[in-house]
Formats: sequence, C-alpha cells, structure tokens
Amino acid sequence: MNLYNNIIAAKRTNKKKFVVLLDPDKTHGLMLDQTIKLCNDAHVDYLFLGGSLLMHTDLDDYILRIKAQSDIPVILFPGSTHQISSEADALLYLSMISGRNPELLIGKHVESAAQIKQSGIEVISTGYILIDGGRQTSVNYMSNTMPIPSDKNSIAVSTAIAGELLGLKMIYLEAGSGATTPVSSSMITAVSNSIDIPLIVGGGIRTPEAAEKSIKSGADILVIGNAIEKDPQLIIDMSAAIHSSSKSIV
Ligand code: 1GP
Repeated sequence: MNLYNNIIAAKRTNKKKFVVLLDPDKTHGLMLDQTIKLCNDAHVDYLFLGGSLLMHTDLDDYILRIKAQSDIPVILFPGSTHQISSEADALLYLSMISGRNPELLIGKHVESAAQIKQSGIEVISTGYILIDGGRQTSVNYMSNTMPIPSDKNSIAVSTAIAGELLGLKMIYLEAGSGATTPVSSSMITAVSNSIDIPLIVGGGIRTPEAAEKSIKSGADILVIGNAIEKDPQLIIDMSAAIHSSSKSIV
C-alpha cells in the first residue's frame, strides 16, 4: 500500500480525508481501544501519531495495539527524532518551512535519515507551516520559531509554493494543537489555490461546523486531536461533516 498514491488519488476525485491525531502519552489503554473502535465505526481515513514530547509510551507496542484492532493506516507525525517506528505505515518527514530554525529545516533530518531509510517505512516529505493560532502552543515553544501571522495570507502562500518548488509532497497548515483560532478560511483557500500538492490543515478545530468550513475552504486532509481527546464521540460527527463535504463540492 502506497499511502501517498492514495492521497493523490483522493485529491483528484475530491475525496476529503479525516485524520485523528493520537498523542500516545494522552490516549492509551482502554481509552485508546475505545477511540480506535469509534475511528473504525466512523471510517476515519488515517491515524496520525505524535506529540511534542513522548515520554511514557513505547511506540512499537502502541502501534501494534492499534493494528490488532484496526486497518486504518498509521502515519507518524513525529515531534522529535525519537518518535520513529517501523511498525507504522508511513512517516511525515516534516520540514518546518515557516520557521528559520535550521535544526527543523534540515538538522534533525540528517540525524534520522539513515535510520529512516533503513526502516523501509514510506516517507512523505511535508512542508510544515505554523500559523499563529491566537495562543502560545507547544509547537511554538518547542520549535523555537515564530508562526506566520494569521492574517498574512501572502506569506503563507509564498511559503507553501516554496515548499512545493523544493519538491515537498504535501503542505501542512498548522495552527498548533489546542489553538484558540484555527487557520482562517481565507488563508486555506489562498494556499489551496496556489499549490497542486495535497493540503493538510489542523489545529484548534473543535466542532463539525468548523471542520466543514475548513474542508469547503480547500483543505484536502483535516487533522483533529484535542477536541477528540476531550470527547471521543465527536469522531462520528466530525467524520460525517468532513466526508459529506466531499460530495457537496463540484
Ligand atoms: C496539531 O493539527 C493538529 O498538530 C491538531 O490540532 O489538537 O488542536 O486538534 P488539535
């Protein structure tokens, strides 16, 4: 299974993808099992695994526990080079192109490249663009970078185009986990209209209405973490909102 090919095929046919972000330190044990069951029932497209810190969980065991109960592809969304496991189906190889921290542009990649190549895991290089979400989030702090101001669409657009021209395979517009304000509709539309590669959007999306708005604005893939951690049942309504939006766009 080549997940990137699936993502490209879905984009061509305007099928929107719903991603549940799991932080292994926060959702584990029985809570993980319940969440996975809801993800199965709601036909969640992908699971992203990651967190700014991963301190209490063995990632291999965590993925095997998911794999024992679900066929949903597991994609690593690593907060650090320690968050790599060959049990996953793919890895987002994130370059933080909104920032000017060389470690997150190329340094960490050099550190982890040989191990990743050897693991044989599918690698999806992704331009990670941090947008101001109205509060200091973990990713702001941990990355030691400044987010792009939320109203500066042209900077987000130029950054996304630069990522595409550099050969990155996807762009991720990120307001930060738990953001007060998600990425604006106008910015999503502006970026989506400027690139041909898939656009992931996440950060601060709490309601099915907000999810639908982001999808209709041009996101191909929507990532939701925090809101689902607080209320796993939300997975069902979020999925319906995202997947039904696929059909309503011509
Ligand atoms: C964070 O974009 C994701 O990396 C999801 O954000 O946790 O706010 O949904 P939330």
